[in-house]
This record gives sequence, C-alpha cells and structure tokens, in this order.
Amino acid sequence: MILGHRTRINNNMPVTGATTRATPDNAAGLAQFAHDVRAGLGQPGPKWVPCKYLYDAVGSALFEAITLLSEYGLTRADERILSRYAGEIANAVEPPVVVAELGSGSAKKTRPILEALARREPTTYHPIEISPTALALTHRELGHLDGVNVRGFEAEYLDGLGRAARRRADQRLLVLFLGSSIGNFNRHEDSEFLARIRTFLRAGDAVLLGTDLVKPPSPTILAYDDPAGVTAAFNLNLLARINRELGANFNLRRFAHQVRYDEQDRRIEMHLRSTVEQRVSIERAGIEVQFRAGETIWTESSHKYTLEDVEQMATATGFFAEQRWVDEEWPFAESLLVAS
Ligand code: AVJ
Repeated sequence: MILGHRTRINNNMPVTGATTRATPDNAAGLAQFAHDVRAGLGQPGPKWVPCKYLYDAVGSALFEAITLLSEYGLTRADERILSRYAGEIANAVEPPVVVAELGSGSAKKTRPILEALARREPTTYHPIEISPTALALTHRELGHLDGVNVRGFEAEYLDGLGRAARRRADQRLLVLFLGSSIGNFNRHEDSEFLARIRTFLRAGDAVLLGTDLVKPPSPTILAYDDPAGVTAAFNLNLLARINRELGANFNLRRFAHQVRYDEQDRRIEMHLRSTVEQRVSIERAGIEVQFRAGETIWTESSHKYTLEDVEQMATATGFFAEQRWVDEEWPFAESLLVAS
C-alpha cells in the first residue's frame, strides 16, 4: 500500500466538530455529502469516502444484519461482556448517572447496563446517532424501559456529547463507546478523539470503551468478507447512496467489495474495486470520475487493538484504566476508563 495514503485518509467522524448533520435529509447535510465526495473522489490521488456515509437507512439496516453473522464475532463478544458484567460496570460509576452512547445503533446490547443502573435509581440515557433510522431503532428498543428516560440526539459524536454533558452538578456522565467503533479512527486520531471526549468530562466520569483485539488474520478478514455477501452489500450501498442522493451513475455491478488486512498496522481496510476502466459522473458533486481497472475507493478502516494499546491511549488522554473485561471466545475487550 502507498504510504502517502495514510495521511490523506480521514474516514471517520470529524474530530474538529463540524456542526452539520451528516444525514442529507436537509440541504446542509446534502451539501456536506457532495463536498466530501468531491474531496475524496474528485482529486488526483487515492480515492476515498468517509465511512460515516455508509450509514443511511439501507446501510444501517445492512449493518444490523452484519451484527447477526456468525463470522462477525465482535457483536456477540460485546453482548456477552455487557450482559455478564452489567452489574459490575454499573457499580463502578457513582450515582446519579447520565449515560451518553456514541453511535447507539439498535442499542440491543446497551439494555443490561441501563437496567442495572435503573435498578439503583432513575437514569437518563442520551443515544447519539447520525442516522435517524438507527436512532429510531434505539428508541424502539429502549424507549420503554422502567426507570430509564431516553432522550436521543441526531448529531455527530462530539456535538451530541456536548449536549449530553450539560447535566446537573451532582450527576456523573458515563459515555458508552461500544462495538469497537473507535477502530474507525486512524492511529493517533483515536487518542485525539478520546482526548476530545475527556474535555467534556469531570474527574470521576467514565468511558466504557469497546475494542476488538488483535487476532489471527483469517477470522479477522472473514468478519469483513462474509460468504453470504452481507458486508459486500453494506459496502456497495455507498455507491447506491451516491447515486440516489447525488445523482451519480455508478454501475454497482462494475465494482467489487475488497477487504485487506494490514498486519503491521493491525488494520482492516474495506475498499470498492473498479473491475473495469470506467468513467462515472456525480452530478450534484459536479464531477466526472475516471477509474482505472483495479483502482479502489477506500471506504472504511477498522483498527484492531492490543490491551497495551488501550491502556496507553487511556493514560495518555487523562483517564485511568480502572477495570476491563475480555471475552474468552472472540478476543474483544470492554475497558472502563475513569476520568482522572
Ligand atoms: C461499526 C465500525 C465497529 O469496523 O467492525 C462492520 C463497521 N464494517 N463490517 C467495524 C463494519 C464492516 C464496524 N464498526
């Protein structure tokens, strides 16, 4: 892979808080989408699109399907830890607690934590989602739990967290960042993001951080290249979304899902590979894009962690790694980082 690629890539939520929503159901969101697509596809050099655009209504539904695949062991590992240790996790944060979840999705795995907290006392829960579809799923799943007051924000991570952080002086904030979503950030940007989270917290507040751990290449790759092709559909839907929302003419049959594992950087990369030489026009981005046969669009990175990585990242950003739980079946860790 090309070295220069790494510095250009930034396929994650903006760390420098843009306030526009990413969901182009408004004019500002659509303009931002067009801008980002132009920046990633309309210039010389490696092509890429920020991974947050994978999650429109179709993409969110396909991601939900991915979480059910046996090859995608992350979700089960995450769920096992959260259901087994919900009590311990809840007890590690002093009441009263306000919970904010970054990228709640269907929020199925969050339920045991909220139930454990609500057994102690009424708890406010702020799911933060850029996808209105996913946010609706969260409300459906958790909107009727006894003792849990759900107030979601359709927002980018840090904008939503800023709103959730406006709580009473006596309330502790517990930030849930589950499912190894932090792995979408590039190395260093993950710690920068944690440091940004820390600016919203007071000592004693906490982050519960899910990280997929380094494991052998074959299960790692299979998790992103399932034989049924669900992940391929999830990836290709990005082009369908560009067609729908930006008036492009991508022929999805001329692109293929490609997964690479960079063992040195412990990173899965998802690409869309142009199987032929072709030209595509993206009307509302005002560009024509030329593809060589075999050229790819980099659509997502998923970094894998060691326990040392997590610990270092935590201490470097103003946290104390107080407790952690590791799944036995699928190497995955849930770490409780307490703001020091
Ligand atoms: C939601 C970012 C954690 O990287 O594993 C799953 C997204 N992409 N299959 C991941 C994803 C392809 C997922 N995260």
